[in-house]
Amino acid sequence: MASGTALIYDEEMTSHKLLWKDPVCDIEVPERLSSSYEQLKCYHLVERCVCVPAREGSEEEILLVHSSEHLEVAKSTQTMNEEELKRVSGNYDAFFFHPSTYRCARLAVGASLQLVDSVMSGKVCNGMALVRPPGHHSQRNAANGFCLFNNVAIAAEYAKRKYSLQRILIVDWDVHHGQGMQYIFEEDPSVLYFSWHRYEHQEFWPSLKESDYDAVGLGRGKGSNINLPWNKVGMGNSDYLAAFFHVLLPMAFEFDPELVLVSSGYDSGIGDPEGQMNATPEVFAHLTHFLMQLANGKLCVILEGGYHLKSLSESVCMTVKTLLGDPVPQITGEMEPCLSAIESIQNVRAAHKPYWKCLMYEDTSFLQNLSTKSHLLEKANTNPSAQHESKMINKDEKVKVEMFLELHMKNILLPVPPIKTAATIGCKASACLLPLSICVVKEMDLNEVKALVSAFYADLVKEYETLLSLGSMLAVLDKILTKQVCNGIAESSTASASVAVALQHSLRFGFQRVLCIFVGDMEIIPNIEDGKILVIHICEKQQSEKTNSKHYISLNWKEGTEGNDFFSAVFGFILPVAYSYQANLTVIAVGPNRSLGINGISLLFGLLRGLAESRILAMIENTEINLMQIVAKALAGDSTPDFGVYVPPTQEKVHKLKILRDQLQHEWKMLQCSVKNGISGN
Ligand code: Q9C
Ligand code: ZN
Repeated sequence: MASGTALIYDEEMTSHKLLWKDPVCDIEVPERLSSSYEQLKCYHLVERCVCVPAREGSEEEILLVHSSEHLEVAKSTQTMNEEELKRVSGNYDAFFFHPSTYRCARLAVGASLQLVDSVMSGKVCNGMALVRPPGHHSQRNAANGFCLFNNVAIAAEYAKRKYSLQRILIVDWDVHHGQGMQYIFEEDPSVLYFSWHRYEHQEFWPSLKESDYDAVGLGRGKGSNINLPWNKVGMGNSDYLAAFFHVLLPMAFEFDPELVLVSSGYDSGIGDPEGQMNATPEVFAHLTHFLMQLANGKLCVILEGGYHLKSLSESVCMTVKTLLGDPVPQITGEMEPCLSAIESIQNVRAAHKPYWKCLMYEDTSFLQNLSTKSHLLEKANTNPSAQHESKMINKDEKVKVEMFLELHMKNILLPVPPIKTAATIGCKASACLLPLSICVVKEMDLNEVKALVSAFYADLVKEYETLLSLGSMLAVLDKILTKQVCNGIAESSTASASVAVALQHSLRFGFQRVLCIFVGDMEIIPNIEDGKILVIHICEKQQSEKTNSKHYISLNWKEGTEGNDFFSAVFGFILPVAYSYQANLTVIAVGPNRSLGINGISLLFGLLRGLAESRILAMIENTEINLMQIVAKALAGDSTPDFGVYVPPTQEKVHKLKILRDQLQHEWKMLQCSVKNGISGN
């Protein structure tokens, strides 16, 4: 598998600038690019990337998407004087020309194509291109919304042809609707386009009917255009995550792209004067991490908007850091999507139900304006930097967010453990980890184990084999708890005994919330009384007398035989519960009689690395050598695990998940994806 992250930046793209007064365009400044790059240097991220030079996109490449008339107009502006430039600019909605604009726009196209080539050729695994002017509003025959050529659309067409790709996913997390992108691909089933955007019931620019959730694509492209309109400002981290869990990710994994492109606007981040949203920089690490699980990790992130320089550059850094494989910082804020976000999510799910197998058995139905237009001016979430003052002039608001972010980044960017993965010498996973950055630790002394364990599980210390397993697990766990390593793997003769001890030991060490996902038969049910542990037990049948509660959830699931049908359980249930809980450590254990195949288990590991700052203890029953090696490689970041072919869930399974969701969504609020069942007042 390819490794490494490409970074493409060319200072020349800062020469495109506004020469006259225009309050609409004056936010699209050269410093957007230079300050993002400076911040990347500041975090020492540039030196960790493979720096790839930009190039000019050729005329032929631009014509993959644009008309020759459009190209000729753009070309003709190179030699114009200010007055002429102003006149041509006036022909478009929100665009300005500078004599260097054409050259910069060609570099922006070429930089995007260089990124596609670097990833598709296997030179790197993923990467980011910092470009100006942006692209996603630009249309076949028109500049629009600061965009001249549609960089990402050209990149998709180029990738389709040069590498004969049949499925490309474009994720547009910019706060504006990339209507240009929609027009270009709406009849094309080979490009799945997802965009969320500030909409406010069509009040917000570009104020188009076709930006609403019912624009699903045309002709053969029906179902391949996903619009998620935000009808309120103030959307935050949990709204964005809910959109990924309940809309984008199920469809993206069913689509199974060969390449993922991101129209990466950061005007959807906190402090942005255009977006007016509340999402903090670390949310982009999570979004990036999710998308890295698709297309074997082939991910190209291409800059679009973002107008609060500090918010923009911190968010760019979070994205690049995640592409490089650093642990994902813990998400902050209350984990509950707002009513308006849930309404939008429900509507887009209903609109797409006819086109996606993952939605086939979901009982989605449309909902009209519960939190109606009359509340338009109400914010969905309060800005964390402005919680105590409601009225502020723009400039104060900007400085306030700057100060908030300065402190916020210090709080969330904790030191990265020097080593990724720990295992003990005896552990069968060690063999395949040896060439990697693994820390081989010595088993804990058995007398020490006895002393530790007899305090809470006296019975366990009688069996010699169990004692050995505990000694090996505790050695690995201690490395994780003391943050010398990020994750670790241990084998056990009785996984449930090791898990029970691991959970108690972590709490005694001072961890406040531990998430345990247990796959297979569990002989010892850990004590979850005080809420410091959350167990999700995945097994074929309800095993124990123990009934579901907030902190012990039994998910009866037997993986189908034809492929991986576990996606719906992971996106629709496990991730929402896990993100609601916000654990500081995740324990994933595989015991005897597991009801999930290797693909399903790989999916769990891939996605749960986004939680608890990527701290994971893997505990595998010692008979599972093959599984142990796959998990070990995944933890060390050596390979993107293979999740197997997508198989839709049966009606029975969808029903099972619905019952669990109805039971638990009042406790674990990220589960909410519709406003029925008394969540709203209506
Ligand atoms: N009254 C990008 O973020 N606003 N473009 C126009 C007209 C234009 C944003 C307002 C915003 C364009 C790439
Ligand atoms: Zn934008």
